[in-house]
Amino acid sequence: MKLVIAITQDEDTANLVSKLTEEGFRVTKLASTGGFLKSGNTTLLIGVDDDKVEDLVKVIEKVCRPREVTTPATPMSLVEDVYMPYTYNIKVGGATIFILDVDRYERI
Ligand code: 2BA
Repeated sequence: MKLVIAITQDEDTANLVSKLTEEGFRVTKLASTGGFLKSGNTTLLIGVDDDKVEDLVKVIEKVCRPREVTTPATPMSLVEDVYMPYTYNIKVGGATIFILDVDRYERI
């Protein structure tokens, strides 16, 4: 068995959780915060049999879309004695996925 940890964008979460549940996956949803953007994202914990991992990754790929996000304004550039707010666009991935081996799984 594997534990899949998927960090996803909040905008995709409702669709993804519905789709995963429909397809028979068991999901736990956690509210999380990205260290770089310091804005909310969603972490899903999904325990899955080894032979279902690729199906699971395909569902995540299908639902989660990469997006361009503007970073929060930071007063970084000093232009003629005035600190100008500085922002730039970055691409946030559809999902960041970690796949871990599970030693033991019990539902009591
Ligand atoms: P954040 O940390 O808020 O990062 C959002 C996006 O900012 C990242 O998208 C990436 O494009 C950029 N970014 C992050 N750290 C950076 C850095 N040190 N320098 C330059 N740009 C940086 P993604 O890579 O798609 O990551 C989306 C979210 O997934 C991250 O949100 C974080 O919550 C999580 N994540 C990504 N890689 C991770 C890792 N290796 N370990 C733990 N969490 C990770």
